[in-house]
Amino acid sequence: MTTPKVPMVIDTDTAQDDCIALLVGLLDPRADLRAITMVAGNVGFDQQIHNAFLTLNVAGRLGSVPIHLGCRRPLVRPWESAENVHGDGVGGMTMDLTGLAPDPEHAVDALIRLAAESPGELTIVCIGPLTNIATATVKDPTFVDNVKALYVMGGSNNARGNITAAAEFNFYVDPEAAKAVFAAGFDITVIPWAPLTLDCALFGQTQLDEIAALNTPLSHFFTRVCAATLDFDRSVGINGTTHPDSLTAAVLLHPELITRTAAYHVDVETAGELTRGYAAMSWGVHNLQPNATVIDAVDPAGFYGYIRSLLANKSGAFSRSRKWKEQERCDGTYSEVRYEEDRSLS
Ligand SMILES: [Ca+2]
Repeated sequence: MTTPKVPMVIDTDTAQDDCIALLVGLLDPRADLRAITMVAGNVGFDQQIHNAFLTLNVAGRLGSVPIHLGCRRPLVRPWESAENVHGDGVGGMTMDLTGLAPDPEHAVDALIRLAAESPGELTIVCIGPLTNIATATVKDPTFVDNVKALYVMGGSNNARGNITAAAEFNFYVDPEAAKAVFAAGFDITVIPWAPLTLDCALFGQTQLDEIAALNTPLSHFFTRVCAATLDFDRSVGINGTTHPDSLTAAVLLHPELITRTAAYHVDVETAGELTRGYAAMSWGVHNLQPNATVIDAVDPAGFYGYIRSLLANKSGAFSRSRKWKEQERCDGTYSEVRYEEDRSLS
């Protein structure tokens, strides 16, 4: 008996682990990835578009999944980036985008249409600020009911933030959107930054060495994409690379990775002086009605093994890809490494 595929869209601010989450959606046989929707977040919007095309290319899926461009800034606040963490989000790799274009349909309209085409079937993997999702709920009152579920990477569960002491980046950047989404009535599963990501989705040096040793185009891509963030993480005392976005996509497709969840009431701070974007996750003792399932623990070895096996896979990678290149810094100068199309891998 074949397992049914999971209809899904990934709503992303494509940089670093967003790229790995896209690989999950593009390469896992369980995924039926119907679109990629772009939202303002990690790095410059046009850079995020480039990074998404680059990831499609590495997966050998250029042209098979549309990229829809969404909201270019948060609902009411100026955009703030995480470029200090991610750099350009892909470790300096570049690709010629000549002849490639995003789908002309706006991401918000695409989300509304895709949900309406399959009422109750589509899950949206939300791994950036929630601006597109909030806007879709305002534009189409039937959107909430048409969507099966949201898997939201955001907030921390009574634990540290990452952009401030109190807040995780996605909720911090557009707290009004996050607050609106949790009040809208969706079936929401939350993948928090802390403690979950730090406890269960952190790859240390031994694991990073194992991935590099796979020596596949995908493992090479992973190593390069994660390098900038690894440097930042180490500078703030996190000894490895963090993978909240790919974890979000992985647990949707493989719920057996989840080892503990609980029902919470989740709300997001929009007015605090020091706590902008703080996720107030109430665990059932404050007379608040639960509005989300929060994942408290996953199987760390199972998740790592899943990502490693995904990156070990040679089938698909570069089967229909165009040339891409990366620049290596050597003694202060740049030399270019060019990857040619290699049909032997397909
Ligand atoms: Ca993200």
